[in-house]
Amino acid sequence: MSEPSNTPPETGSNSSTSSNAQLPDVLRNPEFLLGAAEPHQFPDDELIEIAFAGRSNVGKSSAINAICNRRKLARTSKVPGRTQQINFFSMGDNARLADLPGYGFAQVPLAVKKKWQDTIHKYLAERQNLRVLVLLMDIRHPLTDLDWQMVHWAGESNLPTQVLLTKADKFKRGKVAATTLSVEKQLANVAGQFEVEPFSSQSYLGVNEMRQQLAEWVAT
Ligand SMILES: Nc1nc2c(ncn2[C@@H]2O[C@H](COP(=O)(O)OP(=O)(O)O)[C@@H](O)[C@H]2O)c(=O)[nH]1
Ligand SMILES: [Mg+2]
Repeated sequence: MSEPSNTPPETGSNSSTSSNAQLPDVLRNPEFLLGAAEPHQFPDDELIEIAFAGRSNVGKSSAINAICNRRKLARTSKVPGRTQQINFFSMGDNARLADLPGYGFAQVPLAVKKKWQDTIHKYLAERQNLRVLVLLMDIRHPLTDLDWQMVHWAGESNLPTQVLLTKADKFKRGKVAATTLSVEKQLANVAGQFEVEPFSSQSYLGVNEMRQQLAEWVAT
């Protein structure tokens, strides 16, 4: 049986359920721009940015790769805690994706953890061109202490936040719905704008929805 051949060579075998027809223009040619450990290394703040954040090992790199339909745009690793800087990627000519360092990795010295937290907080609080935060949490244990910290920082900065409950393929449908509802309820009491959706870069649940969201967020 032959497959339609309008998919690019980078398409992984597990992405067959994700139709390229639904890949918006802004996600067609993402490119790594730079990694910044300090605010003075950030690119200019003329272009809209969408930031992705979450605990180390939550599935952030996998999510970025699935959404952009690329296998190795963001590095995925079974060894958590490798990304220690903010990585910037281009999204079309008018927007960027900012991949924030994963937090909460146990085997990192306290001083280093504090430095990452400080970098993340500064970025969220001060970045003028930041439009939306995509906050990833593992559906099996959402809203850890550090996730709450992110939620409160986002609220304080009036930053619209899309929560993605990752690895939703680990739960049956009923439990996915119940957990999503529970997280929604807990965030309803927090000042700020929060949307919650289940997500899986394995089953592609929520992937096309996120692509359309990203295209809408960066549309000027
Ligand atoms: N079951 C399942 N595993 C996932 C999913 N996304 C990522 N993983 C796994 O979780 C681990 C960490 O993923 P990675 O994307 O590197 O996480 P990051 O540290 O947040 O960037 C890897 O072993 C991935 O294969 C998912 O949607 N479902
Ligand atoms: Mg990663």
